[in-house]
Amino acid sequence: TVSQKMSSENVLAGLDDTQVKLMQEECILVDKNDKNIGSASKKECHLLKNINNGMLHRAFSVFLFNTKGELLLQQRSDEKITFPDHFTNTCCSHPLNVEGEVDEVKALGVRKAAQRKLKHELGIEPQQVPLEDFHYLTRILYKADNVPYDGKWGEHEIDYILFIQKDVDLVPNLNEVKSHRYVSQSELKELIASRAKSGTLITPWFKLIAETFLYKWWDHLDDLNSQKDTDKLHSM
Ligand code: DMA
Ligand code: MN
Repeated sequence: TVSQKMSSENVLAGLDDTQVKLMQEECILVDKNDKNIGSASKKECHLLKNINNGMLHRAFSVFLFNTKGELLLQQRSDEKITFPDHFTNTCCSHPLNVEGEVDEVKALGVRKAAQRKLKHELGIEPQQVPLEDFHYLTRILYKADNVPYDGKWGEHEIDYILFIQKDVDLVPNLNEVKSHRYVSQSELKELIASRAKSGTLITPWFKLIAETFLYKWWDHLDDLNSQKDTDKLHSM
């Protein structure tokens, strides 16, 4: 109907053109067992009204460490439609419903999407992050809204956790990333602990992972195979 069309157009009104176009990307819809059940636009997947009706999609979170063992953080740009200005792990996004990225064997599709987005967001050349160098550790199912911030958008994902340790060259895409920094474990703990006082925003998924598995995995950068739990799906 006309009124439905108008309200669905309104959610993107006035937002950044580049980010609005990216909302047309076709994400992979999954059930609670991560079975591919179809696709929907990035916009539809992230609207709270759909999330509250159970819509769930596939995603990934990359944690990239340098050879000193520091984790690369990014601060999302002000142009991002979901969670702008928030600090988060190196790179997050979604495998798309396209040939190559739907491939589930050894999480190959997710690793291809990670390589694509490390280039898009941070300008890291694919040769610096070969597909075989990503360690797929486990999957986390979580739901988050951003009601205090905007009341419209959220996440409801099965998030594939990918670790990689490489020294890389960065050319950040300012439409995606406002700032970046490498942190040690103690620096990250301090950043998170002082967030209320400093006014630093942290994405809900990064906070959740930092409160649960992150430091244990980080302690095993030389031995990530021992941390792999790839058949498991953690519901958080
Ligand atoms: C979505 O990340 C994925 C997770 C794990 C939260 P995002 O909002 O950064 O996606 P994109 O970069 O595609 O906008
Ligand atoms: Mn998402």
